[in-house]
Amino acid sequence: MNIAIVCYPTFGGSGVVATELGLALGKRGHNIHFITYNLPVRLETLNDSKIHFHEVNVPDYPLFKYQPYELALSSRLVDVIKSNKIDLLHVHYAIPHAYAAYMAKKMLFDIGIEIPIVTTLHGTDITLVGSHPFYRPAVTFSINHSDRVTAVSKSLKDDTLNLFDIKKKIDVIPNFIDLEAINSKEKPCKRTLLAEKEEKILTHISNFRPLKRVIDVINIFKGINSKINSKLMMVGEGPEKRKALRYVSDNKLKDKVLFLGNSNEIDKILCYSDLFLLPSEKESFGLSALEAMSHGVPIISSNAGGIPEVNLDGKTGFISNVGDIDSMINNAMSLLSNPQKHKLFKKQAQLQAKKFDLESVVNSYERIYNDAVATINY
Ligand code: GMT
Repeated sequence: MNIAIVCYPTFGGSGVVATELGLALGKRGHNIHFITYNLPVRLETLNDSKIHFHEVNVPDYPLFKYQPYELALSSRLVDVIKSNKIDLLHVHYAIPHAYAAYMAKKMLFDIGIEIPIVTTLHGTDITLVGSHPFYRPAVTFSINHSDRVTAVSKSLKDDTLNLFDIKKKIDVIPNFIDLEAINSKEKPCKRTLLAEKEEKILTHISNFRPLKRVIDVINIFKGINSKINSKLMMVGEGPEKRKALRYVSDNKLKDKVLFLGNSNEIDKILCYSDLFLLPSEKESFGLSALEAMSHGVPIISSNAGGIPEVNLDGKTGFISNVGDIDSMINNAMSLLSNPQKHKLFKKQAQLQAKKFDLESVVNSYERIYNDAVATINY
């Protein structure tokens, strides 16, 4: 099949999922055309003949206070779909991708081309931005006019049905992890590069947006470090980073907390982590937690959104109410102070991650694609 994929090319989870899915589909023989404003971060190189990249350019024009990205994207979609005989368009993140896809579909219909649209909902496109009254009518319309709709967790599906007037069936297809790639990459971990021998290593990875509650991350770490010598790895970039840096400095933790920025070496960081911290206020799935679990890192998390579908309380880690820092510290300590229990949780985390292996998830997407194409051709 010739498949066009629209996503955000940044370090966000939706872009990562879209890129990894495209690469996996390419390995299965499909021709994949990414259409975004930058080369997606996990694509790195384009030396695979099945993978193509089409840039969306939005020329600056001084009359516009806001440059019309949807317009540029829908025009580019028409172009790419027409000239590459695309069979199906898969858009990740509803805003504005599903909206631009619908416009492209209508323009193409006018010239006799029918293209099915699959929309995957990722989280904040529904729970935060999309449900705002300024956007809700357009998001509702674009979801209802997609040929197939998927959500990355049951929690996100429920949120979508509660927040919008949805007439379409929503299939849950969870996020996934390429275990084969992880296992083949794994090198002996050099903990000593980042921490002293006796120090425990805690890790947080996110885009440092307010809903990730990075100050909670630091407070959880502070509580743990007061009882057991530890280090905290803060991976990512985002609006709350400056606040986090100040908080670390005010709490005299500068030599204990490392800010590593955005990284393409998540595997290396996770392989020596003892615990992963994810105290988010909202989280439709928690792809970073799944990545950590695939490396055998237990999760100390909040109970937000779809996290409990990934992190099993008392098995692969622990779950507390959002903001309950004391409970998160106690849960972390119960693992770090008991090597046998920690080892068991590490094993269980890895086992749970296997349920989200790429192969079966890609099969689910292929089934959805085949259905969508069949509906159009019917
Ligand atoms: O987590 C973010 O803020 C980024 C965002 C995105 O769209 O890139 O992540 C959302 O999609 C990820 C992939 O499906 C999920 O794993 C995240 O849980 C979800 N984030 C939120 O719901 C806050």
